[in-house]
Amino acid sequence: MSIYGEYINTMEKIMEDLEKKIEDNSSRHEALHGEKLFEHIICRIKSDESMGDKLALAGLEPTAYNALRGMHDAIGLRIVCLFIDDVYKNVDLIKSLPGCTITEEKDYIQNAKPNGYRSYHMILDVTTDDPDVDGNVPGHFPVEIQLRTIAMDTWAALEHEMNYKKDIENPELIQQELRRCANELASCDVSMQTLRKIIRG
Ligand code: 0O2
Repeated sequence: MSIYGEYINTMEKIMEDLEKKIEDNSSRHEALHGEKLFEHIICRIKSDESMGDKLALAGLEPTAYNALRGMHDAIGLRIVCLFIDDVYKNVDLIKSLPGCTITEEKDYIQNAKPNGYRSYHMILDVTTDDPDVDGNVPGHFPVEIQLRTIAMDTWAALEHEMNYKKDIENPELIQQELRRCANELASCDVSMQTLRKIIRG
């Protein structure tokens, strides 16, 4: 039995609905402007193991209630874009989606984490016809959306991998190099953005 119990089907439905709405937004934008709004989307329900570990770290029991009220990333979407501007266009479109209220936003693109991490994070409160863990109908479920460029995504994947490795030699040097790469990639993202504007006149 999943940690999310009877709510797993609703969670999958919410995730698929949101993905479709975001893809539809991009298709409309493409029809009007001739370009995609993102490169790809990755959707996932956080695995039982990963959610169980996260709850244990927070001192919470592995229950559906704690997973959906104590945490807000059981349902997650990651939107990977070509250019920084596209990240913010997607953010604006997500804010206008019906049935979704933004409860939290963190702009780690404007304010990068000290380790160099860059991404735009949003927590949505999604309303659904199904009941939620509080027994409310319509129900409310949290969804985390991360938006970033391909360069930011590549960096985050490498940094994430490093955090799982226990036997790295000289981790301080690697962290320092990762910070340097993050700054160089950020600078390239801005240059590419500027070049796109110039090319388009
Ligand atoms: P996973 O395995 O990727 O899901 P939260 O962690 O959500 O309870 P917090 O700290 O307010 O609370 O969240 P924040 O800062 O918005 O970060 C949430 C998620 O963003 C993380 O989820 C990561 O996916 C990603 N993230 C944040 N900081 C970093 C970072 O420095 N490096 C990398 N690679 N990813 C980061 P999880 O659950 O930690 O991990």
